[in-house]
Amino acid sequence: MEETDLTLWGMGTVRNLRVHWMLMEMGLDYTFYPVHPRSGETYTEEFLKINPRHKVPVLRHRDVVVTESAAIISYVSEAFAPPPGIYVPATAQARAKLNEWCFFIMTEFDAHTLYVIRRHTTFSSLYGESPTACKAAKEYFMDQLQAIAPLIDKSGFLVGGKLSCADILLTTCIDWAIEYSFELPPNIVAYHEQHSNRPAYKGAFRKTFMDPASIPDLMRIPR
Ligand SMILES: N[C@@H](CCC(=O)N[C@@H](CS)C(=O)NCC(=O)O)C(=O)O
Repeated sequence: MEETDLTLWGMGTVRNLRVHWMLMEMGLDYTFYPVHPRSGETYTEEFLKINPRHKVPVLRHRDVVVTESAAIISYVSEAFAPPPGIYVPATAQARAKLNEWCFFIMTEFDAHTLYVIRRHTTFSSLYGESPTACKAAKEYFMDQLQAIAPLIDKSGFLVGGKLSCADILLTTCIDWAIEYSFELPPNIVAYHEQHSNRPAYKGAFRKTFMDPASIPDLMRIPR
């Protein structure tokens, strides 16, 4: 493992999984504070100094604090030397194509559709039930997924012929869709299987979804 000065706050959801996954793909050691969203820990005075928007994941690298899962994994892929299996674009044109995928996945899948469903099902006690919004969100998610399914080539990578931030974002959105029991196109199922079988994904999954009750108190941020 490379010697680093990296600290990650966040567990319990696929947005946090993304960051553990990228750090593990990159072979980077990091200090982990297992802060669970909606546990109250994102509202402690200590945590609000790190992210006033009370959200995880948050990554600190030396004096840089980065929030937003997509921004964090992009930063990690560029701040350290990538291993041969990780794609990092070298030109503005190549960066544009990677960004195109990342922004598409984060807006159309993560924010506009999957999270809308989360708000009005899992968190309906906070945001209210809305079957109409959920139905429309699911239909739009499936429409956009069908549109991109033919663009995934046989290599199983979205861009650059290797694993990139875009693959981490799409795979974790598919995790979410599987949780909702969506029926997925066969090549999307194969794509998800390919990536979720990577050792780094599996290691990240264990770390992200471990039982919070098993975390020693000293690992938690002071209240
Ligand atoms: N767009 C952000 C979303 C971050 C986010 O909403 N995180 C949730 C967990 S997935 C959270 O920390 N919720 C705690 C809260 O709302 O207080 C990202 O991708 O990182």
